[in-house]
Amino acid sequence: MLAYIGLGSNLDNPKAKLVMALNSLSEFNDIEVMTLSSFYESKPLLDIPGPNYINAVCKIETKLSALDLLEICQQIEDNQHRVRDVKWGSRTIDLDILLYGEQIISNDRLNIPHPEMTNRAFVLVPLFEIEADLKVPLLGSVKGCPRLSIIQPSGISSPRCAAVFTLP
Ligand code: ROI
Repeated sequence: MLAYIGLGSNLDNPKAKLVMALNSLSEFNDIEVMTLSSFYESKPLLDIPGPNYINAVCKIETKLSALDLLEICQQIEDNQHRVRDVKWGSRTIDLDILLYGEQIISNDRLNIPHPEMTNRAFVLVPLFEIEADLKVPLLGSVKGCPRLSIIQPSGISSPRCAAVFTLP
């Protein structure tokens, strides 16, 4: 199954946190990291006080079920000492399953597609970078999302992962 994972961090060297999480993902036999977006810097959503975030999106191939993949993402978060107390609070590392094939999953542990993904530039821009023609079940095409207009029409032409791009 092809799946897309959003990564974000805004504490203690966020770039290193993303790299550690990506390395952890690729160490699992059942996960192959296929493509990684550039790293993007943005202010916390809703102007909540705190350091800027670094975000990226990766595309993986996996034989794991969505729930097993969630377990692994949470294990990686826990290993990097993410504290799950304050909702919307700063976080050392956050791994969100954005898409799991074309499946629609809605239960008390998982909502896929991630319901907010098409509203968030820090998800849309890296996703568009690695998969410009992606269609998101229920939510439409990535290309058509109004939040993406911040980078259109010229698109992103810089090489992947060579730089951190700042999002408005
Ligand atoms: N804001 C930004 N810019 N990036 C994130 O990854 C992020 N993650 C979150 C909240 C607190 C919603 N804000 C964010 O969980």
